[in-house]
Amino acid sequence: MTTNRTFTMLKPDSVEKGNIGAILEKINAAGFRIVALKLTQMTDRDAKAFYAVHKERPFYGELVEYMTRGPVVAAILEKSNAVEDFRALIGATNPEEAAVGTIRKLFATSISENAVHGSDSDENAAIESAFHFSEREMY
Ligand code: 3AN
Repeated sequence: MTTNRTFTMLKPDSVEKGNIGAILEKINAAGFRIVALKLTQMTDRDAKAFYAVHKERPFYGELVEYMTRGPVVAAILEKSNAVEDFRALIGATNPEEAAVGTIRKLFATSISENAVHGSDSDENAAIESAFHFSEREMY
């Protein structure tokens, strides 16, 4: 089943580099409507829970440190085929492998600091959205 919503975070490196506006512009230009939006900083506990699926991976500690070192922009985005289309817009996890014109190709520096998050399934989009936003923050 395809829902119309996905969840994204502009990660700490994007915020630090002043790329919030440029990335949101790309997201809007690709036809996504912003349903919810906030600047927020994840605690160590938040990031560990958010990335629990990667707990056994060698980069887990580094990932948690990176995602908590500064604020992120969390957002819920709406569009037909949102999850898949947003994954296409951001490009491959490793920016070196990301297609030309994708957000990661344009704004990411490495596989560990890759500028943006995009949900990988409808189920995770719903879980991740609820992690950051209450119903009354969704418009
Ligand atoms: P994606 O963000 O493309 O869905 P995942 O879910 O495999 O990729 O990885 C989640 C996050 O973990 C990535 N966005 C990246 O920050 C980090 N990461 C993934 N693979 C590596 C790796 N090999 N080395 C370091 N960090 C990684």
